[in-house]
Amino acid sequence: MTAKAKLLSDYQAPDFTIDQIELTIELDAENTKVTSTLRVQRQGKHDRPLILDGEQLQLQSLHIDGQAVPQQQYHQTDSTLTISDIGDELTVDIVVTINPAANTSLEGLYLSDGAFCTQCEAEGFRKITYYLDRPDVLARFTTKIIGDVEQFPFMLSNGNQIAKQQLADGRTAVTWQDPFPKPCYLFALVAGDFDLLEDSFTTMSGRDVCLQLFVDKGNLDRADYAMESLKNSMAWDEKVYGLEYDLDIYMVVAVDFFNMGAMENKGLNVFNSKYVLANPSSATDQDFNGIESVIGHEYFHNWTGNRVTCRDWFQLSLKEGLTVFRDQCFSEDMTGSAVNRIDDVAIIRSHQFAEDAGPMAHPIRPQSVIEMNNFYTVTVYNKGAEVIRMMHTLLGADGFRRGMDLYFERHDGQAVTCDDFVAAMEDANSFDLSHFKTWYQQAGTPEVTVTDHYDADSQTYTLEFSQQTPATADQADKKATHVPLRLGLYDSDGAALPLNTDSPLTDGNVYSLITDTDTLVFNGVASHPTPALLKGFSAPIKLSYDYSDEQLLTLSQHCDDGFTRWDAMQTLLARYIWGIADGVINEVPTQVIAGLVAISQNQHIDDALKARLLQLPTVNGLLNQREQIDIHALLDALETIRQQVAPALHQTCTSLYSELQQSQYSLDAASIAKRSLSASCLSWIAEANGQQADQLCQSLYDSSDNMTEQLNALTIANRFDLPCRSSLMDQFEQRWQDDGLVMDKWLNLQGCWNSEQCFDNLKTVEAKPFFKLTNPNRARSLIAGFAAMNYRYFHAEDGSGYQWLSQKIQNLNSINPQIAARLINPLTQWRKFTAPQSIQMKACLEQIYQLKDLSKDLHEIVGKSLEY
Ligand code: B3K
Ligand code: ZN
Repeated sequence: MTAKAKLLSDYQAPDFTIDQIELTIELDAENTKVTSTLRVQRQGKHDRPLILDGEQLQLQSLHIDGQAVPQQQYHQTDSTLTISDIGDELTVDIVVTINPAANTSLEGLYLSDGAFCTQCEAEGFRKITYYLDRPDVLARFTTKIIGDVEQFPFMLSNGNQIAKQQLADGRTAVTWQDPFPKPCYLFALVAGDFDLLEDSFTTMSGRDVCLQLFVDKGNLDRADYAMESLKNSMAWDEKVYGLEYDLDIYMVVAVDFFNMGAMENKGLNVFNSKYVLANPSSATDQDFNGIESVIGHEYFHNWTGNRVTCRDWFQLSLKEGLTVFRDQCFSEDMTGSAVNRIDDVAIIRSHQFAEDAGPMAHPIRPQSVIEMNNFYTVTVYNKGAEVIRMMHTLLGADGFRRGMDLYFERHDGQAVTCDDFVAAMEDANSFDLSHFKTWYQQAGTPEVTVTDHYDADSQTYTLEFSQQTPATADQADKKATHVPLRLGLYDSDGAALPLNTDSPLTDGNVYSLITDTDTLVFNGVASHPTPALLKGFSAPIKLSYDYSDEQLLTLSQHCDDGFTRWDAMQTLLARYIWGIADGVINEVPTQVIAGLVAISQNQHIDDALKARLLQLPTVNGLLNQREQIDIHALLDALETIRQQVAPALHQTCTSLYSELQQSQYSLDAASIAKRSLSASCLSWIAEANGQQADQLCQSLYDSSDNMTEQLNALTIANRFDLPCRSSLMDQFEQRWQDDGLVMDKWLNLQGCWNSEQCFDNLKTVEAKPFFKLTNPNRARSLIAGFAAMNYRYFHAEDGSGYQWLSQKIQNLNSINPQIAARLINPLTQWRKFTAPQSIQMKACLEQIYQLKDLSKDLHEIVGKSLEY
């Protein structure tokens, strides 16, 4: 397998463009006929041939301006169709046939439980017909779908339905027209039988938009929340950005077979059913949150992604970083809670920092790509969102809005670059972001070290900053970048002090660290203060400052910033986890335990934040704090610290737990927070007293009417292997075995079951009728449950955990390369671990690399992780 990398620096504008396409798609499971008429124009003066992209297509006929193209005038490879000796303006008619039933990659046109659907981003349209499959070719689409209306009562595509006719042969033809020119990655087609939830939204200019949500038959009782979220998103984008929806109809279809979360196809979003279907008895609070944010995300793409799109795929963060930032702000506004930020930061620290330190490290705008699908990453998405958030921090909300307005004014209807976005922000604010743009070019996590000095005589307090970004797999040399640090100073009681300094701070006490080292002096400081240096996680960096335990305890109890409170507690706990893992200490100091108890008893901390403050650092987060890790020593240390802390928290957690029980289920923020804190308490109780936890889990499971609490009971029973575990798992299976989406939760628990029987158990579970490797949700739930959450057994001493994963990856390689490439991630981190783990993991990668038909996706990832 040899696949060539594409480079950002090689970008060239297209030789030809297509401004209009008429598609006719005659549905047939194994033999769908796709007829396309393309209006093609040469761009500029050259005599190069027209090279169309196409994969897995059977070419049936080819005409130019109505004339059959002779064989010597065109040439096919397995990925292109080249036509030479053509004029400057031409109409190309192409007929191909494709086999959707055989398409298990879920890219292009495929079948999801009998319904036809498409996924074209990034380069899936080329599996439907020959085309210029690149985002800077924008065309108006007219799509005629022909099929049996009994079997497919709904035949949908982008834009507005303009015709429906019965054909002489009994089939029905439905025609759609999208008035907005778009790149082909935003094309969609869905045909199937669904239940339909309809609603409407009146835009700020008074237009009525018809909203349609299509779900599998029998699922209407799970569609309301998604519809509410959609209406909230539409209202939010009008209020915050003045952006209105532009078509008369907005459709969302939920399907069971889908590689990612959802897809923002113009006017016809296709969603993984996980991000649509929910009611209290089948879905958790976290599921509801996920739906709100993904519905918002896809809706917000209508402007940031669709109206203004990417010039090329290296610019993916232009639409994804920005749209994640928008959906994060939307969720923050909807819930009004500080913990959203904590949860977003936890993703960066546990996953994005790992990517920066691993073989696939890349800047938010990658410079070299083999398989584009491998770059829908936590770096491009979530770090991309952090980069946008930093601009928002530096420019302020109003300045950022001015920049957005200018961006749309300049680029509506265009395919542009990240530079265009930054230029709009700069020009609208007369603000120089040239140095800031390092964030787009440089991979890696900057490390900022801060030392301080207090001078009592002059009452001055000095902070000395230095920054450095370690080399990454893709780049050795790093430059200083522009790091916005939101600062605060606190006295020994945790009260905020005024910041008096001659250096410029932007609104909200934001200091810009731009050079390798810098100094900041505060005047009129009465005593040595405690600094908060990264409030709100104002930059995606690692910050180190030598806090005393007392300072961290003060910050965690009193700081006016929720993130800083959580961060202080995490830093303190991590300090002792590593101490124990390294064998430097045996015990957590009593003052640290007392600090946790004080938090649990503090009535001024809201429940949601308290739940986070009482959580230990995650294994993934800890893995990113060190270079080489003895995983079993780390896991043992975590267990030790839990056992040492639990007895002290037991009593408060027991009484808190009973106070937190709610007689009635409700989905408001306060009730969600109560359930979340009650789960934290239950887990401390389980650590301290298994018998008590066993009773509590059993009775919570039996008495509760909602999935959040039932799953909390099950999760704790599973994690501590309580006596009630097996009967609760059986009851759950009995109740939900016909519901794949709900069974995903059960599969995930089976995957992360921390038990010596886990390998035998995996075999039993894989044989269950509801487990299908071809369904990404099922595969992910079990496989990632094991490989990314069951640390003890994934890293089993004899290497059997790695071999199990390796086997699944080999099976998935031919079924669904995208999913295989995602699930292999834990193995690619092999360099993190000490021997023998690292050696065993590497051996599995080598074995996979030898596979005869290794996909391009795995080839890139495994290759890089072996080389690096
Ligand atoms: N844009 C899509 C992702 C497409 C994934 C292609 N492998 C979903 C989103 O980010 O909204
Ligand atoms: Zn997106």
